[in-house]
Order: sequence, then structure tokens, then C-alpha cells
Amino acid sequence: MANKNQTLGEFIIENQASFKYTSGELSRLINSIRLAAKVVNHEVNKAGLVDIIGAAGDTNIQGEDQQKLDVYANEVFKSALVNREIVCGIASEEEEDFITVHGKHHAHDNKYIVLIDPLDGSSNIDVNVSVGTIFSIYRRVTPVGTLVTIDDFLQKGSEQVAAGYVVYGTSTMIVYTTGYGVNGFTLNPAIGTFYLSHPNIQFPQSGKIYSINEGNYVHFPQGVKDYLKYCQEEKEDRPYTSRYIGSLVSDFHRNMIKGGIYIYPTSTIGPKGKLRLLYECNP
Ligand code: P6P
Repeated sequence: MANKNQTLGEFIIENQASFKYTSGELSRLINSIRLAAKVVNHEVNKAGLVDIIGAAGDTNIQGEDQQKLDVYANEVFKSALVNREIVCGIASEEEEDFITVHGKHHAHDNKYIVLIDPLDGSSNIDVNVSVGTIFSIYRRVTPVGTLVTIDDFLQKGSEQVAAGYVVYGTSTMIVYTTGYGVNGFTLNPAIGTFYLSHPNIQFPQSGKIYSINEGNYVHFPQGVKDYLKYCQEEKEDRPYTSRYIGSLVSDFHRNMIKGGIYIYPTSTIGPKGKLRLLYECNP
């Protein structure tokens, strides 16, 4: 029986041995993400009170307007990862290219790389809708001690050693997996500690929520259009419920807890004239 009074730090230590690459590095990596999440949470929660919301004037590699909090969150996560000399490389949605971590003490000897979207859904910041951080951790494939290359970042999803997100919502949570189940930790802001609030999260066996931007319907492949009509017909346990807040982390988190699917179909022309990749999370 999971101990809901267990802190994230205690959970990491308790489960470190079960991780197949038992090493303090991954634990220290998750701890650095925990620290950065608390720092970003502090700013996100007071965004409306200080001059930190609104566009930063640049665009990121996806061509999206960079919001000031995007830039801030990127710097916070980068420094938390670099300063602790845990990773040998970082790829961030807010950076043009991947970052080779040099560090003071042979960071190239580190085994892990991190891919991150420091603040996804940031267009929602100005309208007080929840946003999130998304991270993925791999072991490098190039020789330890050398500089990372693009090959370290272009690995299959099945090669991830850990992945997760931070959702800055009605409460702030870190949800992650190292391949042995998914666990959610909720921040107690009064003491700055994350507690195991959602042990062993699993999608319900069935779900009735579908999340998609139906404004792009005309661009959807026919199969997606057919699926939407299936969700909307009055038959059996349908119609299902449409929920979409335009913030992937929150839409995904809700659907994982309640049961549902998040779909971002491939389309010929996405809203920003870009070929959008398929994000499909199956219940
Ligand atoms: P659209 C936010 O920019 C994001 O990356 C996801 O968080 C969100 O689900 C999606 O894009 C929203 O995209 O095209 O529906 O505005």
C-alpha cells in the first residue's frame, strides 16, 4: 500500500534500487527537475501580479511566440540541469539547437540527456489556464566522455529511461515514470514539498472524453473525422464528452485520470502553416 505521506525525495530513494541503471545520477536528475518545478511554479502562480506574462518578442524553433515565462522556465530548467552536472546534453523546445553540457567536472562523463518543453501551453498564461513542463530522459548512445551528438537525441520513444510532466494547475504536480508504473506527486506550497498523492496511476479501462481542436476539422484525415462522428452519435454509451483546453499537459492529465483520448492529428496545414505531428494518447 503506497504511503501518501511519502515525499518525492523519499520515493526516489526507496525506488532507486528498482531502476535498471541503478545510479544516483537518475535520482539526482529527477531531484533537479523537482527543484526547477518549484521555482517555475512560484513564478507561474504570480504571473498576473508581475510584469512576466506576455510575449518575450521572439519565436521558438516551432515558430511559436515566446512568452516571457517560456524563456524564464527554459533558463530555470537549463541551469538546474547544468549546475548539477548530471546530464551531458539538453534539447529544449525554446532552443535552436541541442545544448552540449561542458560543466566544470567532465560533464561529458554523465550518461543522460534530457529533452524538454519547459512551459507547454504558454499561450494560456495570459488567460490563467494551467500550463505544464514536459520532459523525457534517455541514456546517451555515443561514447561516454565525448561530446553529445544529434544521435543521442534522436532515439526511439521505447528507449526512454524516464519521462513525465509538471502540471501547474489548481495544484502543482510532478507525474513521471522510470518504466515501472506512473506516480503523481502534489506540491504542498506551504513547505515546498511534493507528496505521493497519486500512486500507480493507470488509465481507466474505458473512457468517455475526447480532446481535439475541432476547429481544424476540415484538415483532419478522414479516419479522424469518422472517429469524431462515432464519438458524437447517440448510440450505446455515446455521445462522449469533448474537453479541450489547448494545454497538452492538462488535457492529457485529465484524460489519464478520468479516461479519455487526446488527439492532435496530422494535417496538411496546421494552424501555423506547419505540418503538425500526431500526438495520440490511447486510453
Ligand atoms: P492548437 C500548446 O501550444 C500546445 O503545444 C499543446 O499544449 C496544446 O494541446 C496544443 O499546442 C494546442 O494547439 O493548434 O489546438 O492551438
